[in-house]
Amino acid sequence: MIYKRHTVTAALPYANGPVHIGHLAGCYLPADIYVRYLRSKGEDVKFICGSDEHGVPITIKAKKEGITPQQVVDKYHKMMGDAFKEFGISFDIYSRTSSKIHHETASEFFKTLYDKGVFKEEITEQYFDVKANQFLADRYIVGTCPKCGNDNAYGDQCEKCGSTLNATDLINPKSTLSGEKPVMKKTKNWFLPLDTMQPQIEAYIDSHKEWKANVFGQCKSWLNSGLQPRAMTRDLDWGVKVPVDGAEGKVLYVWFDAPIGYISATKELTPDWELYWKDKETKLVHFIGKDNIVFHCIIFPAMLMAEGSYILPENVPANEFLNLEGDKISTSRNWAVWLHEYLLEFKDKQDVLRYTLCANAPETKDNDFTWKDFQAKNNNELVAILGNFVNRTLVLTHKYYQGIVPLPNEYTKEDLVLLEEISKFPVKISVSIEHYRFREALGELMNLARLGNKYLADNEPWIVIKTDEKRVQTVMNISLQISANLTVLMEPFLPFTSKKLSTMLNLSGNLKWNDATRTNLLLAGHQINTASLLFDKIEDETVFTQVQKLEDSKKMNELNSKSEIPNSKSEITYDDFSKMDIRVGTILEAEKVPKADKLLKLLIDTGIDKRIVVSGIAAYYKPEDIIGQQVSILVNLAPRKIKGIESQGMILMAENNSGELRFVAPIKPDINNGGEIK
Ligand code: B3M
Ligand code: ZN
Repeated sequence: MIYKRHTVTAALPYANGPVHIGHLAGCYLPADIYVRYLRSKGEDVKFICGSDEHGVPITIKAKKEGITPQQVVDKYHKMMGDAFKEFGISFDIYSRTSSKIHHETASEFFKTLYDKGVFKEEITEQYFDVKANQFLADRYIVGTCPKCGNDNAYGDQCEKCGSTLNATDLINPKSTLSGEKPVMKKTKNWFLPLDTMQPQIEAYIDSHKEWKANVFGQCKSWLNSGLQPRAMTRDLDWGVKVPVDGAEGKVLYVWFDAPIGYISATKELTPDWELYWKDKETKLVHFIGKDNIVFHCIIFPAMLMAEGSYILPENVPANEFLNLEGDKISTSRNWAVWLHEYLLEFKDKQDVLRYTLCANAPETKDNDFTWKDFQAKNNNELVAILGNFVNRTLVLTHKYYQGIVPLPNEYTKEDLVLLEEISKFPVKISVSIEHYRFREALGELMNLARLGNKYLADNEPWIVIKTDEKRVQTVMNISLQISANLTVLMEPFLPFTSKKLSTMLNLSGNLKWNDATRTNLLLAGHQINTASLLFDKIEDETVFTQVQKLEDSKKMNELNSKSEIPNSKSEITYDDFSKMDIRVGTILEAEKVPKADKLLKLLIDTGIDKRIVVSGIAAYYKPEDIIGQQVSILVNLAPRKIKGIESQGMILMAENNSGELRFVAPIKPDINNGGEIK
């Protein structure tokens, strides 16, 4: 089918943290390559994105930082928008779901479905946290995934196996607010009857067997296990208010409002927005990461079907995940390469990251980003192949012809074969891009640069110049044409480099994709500008610093996870406390307990008496270092035999940041032995 126009969306990232390479590789980069390509083809396209500012991840972040949800989204919306811009992600609009236009659009959409009687209104029992006085939906609740056994599955989704869940599916649910076991409480919500819609949805999915295998496969597996009605409202206060009577204190489910964000952003962008959402000749494509598949392939299409006047997604090319140095990228563990930090250290090297992430894109399976590979891709591919070819061509053109494109003379048979081959690249790369195979497309682009390199190596103009100047003119002309074609074809992938090269070649900015089927973009006599290197080598030291930085965050994490603060124990009375007799005492003697690595035998002056205490601190203190040390000791603990020694009491200890035990002792030595701790 030939489409008149394209609506391309990239998943709206939650505004609860900065953007990292996983985001970029997952959907923003492939979407941007796709859109830049379409624009270069002269297609009518709108590229839509914005911040997802509702949902539990935002409120949790706000709580953690002690600020309001609005302050959270304001901060990260700006940060994310800036990062995308700096990496050349060329959205036509980067909007946000806290905007008025979005609240109105989402609200109206819900109202339409409500008025059509689409929703099932149901009172169900939902989890409630008594301590926090709040219903627990989505990420407010964790528990064991009933499908794969992951202990940290959320109330809406298990990130390990990718299943979409309802909070009530979780085994051993726990509130993420208080850590408590939730109780059940009745509440009314509005459900999208995915169960009764299953035949329609199934027909839609089955009409898209061309989707990527990972996407189609996931959809089929949900359909096979039977779709369930899903609540489209939540008992929360942050979000789009539910616009019907009797829904006070409820907001739209974030996965109901967020995809409508694509529509409201388009509305904000153009008064013609309906053409981009309702005209059958528009191709709608959603770029997302794999954890968003069900929402874009089943739930959002079901909403659109139920509304009735919208087109459905034509494709949803979801990527798998990108790992970092063999480990899952994680915001909370700071195991990530943040875009804003990358730029501080690799100024003007946005394209190197774009290149590496595309060459290594997790298109069909999870993939790994390593700094070593980043360096290799830069040094062995960008510098050695693309940069080297272009640089040799431009430098020789300046050297032999003062930067003026020479006239080609007679073409050899090999030249003609090469020219023919060059002219086929736009189509080859198009086919890959249109099938969402961006790695393959980039590979083809590099093959063109390889051809150029080989051509120079085979023809050795720097040697031939001494004997056959005419031949060199032809060789240089062809090399310049290849450089010009590369400029056009690299634009979707490496927009900054394309711009730089375009300036160096003094090319008109209006060249389009199909122009690169020609091999005469630079006419003889055309003056090119001064040449500079497109890429430079990245030294070992530079990547070593990056690896080091990651190692440091790993160490920090280990410390932090050890010093995780346990939840407080249940309440006791003063009487409970006063049963404990805790005194200040002094260690008089200390020695290792034979055949027990962990234990020290201590003689303590408690003020009341001198007694033996066996304590598990041998890993943390040497006997000779603690003689004379004041400690706190629980003296009325029933005596216990440890390794044959009767221990009469317990020394109070606390863990430091590294998980080592330390004495809890008076700060100043002005408390006598026997002093009571109360
Ligand atoms: N905010 C989820 C995510 O970042 C989400 C996407 C919404 S797209 C409509 O994983
Ligand atoms: Zn699971």
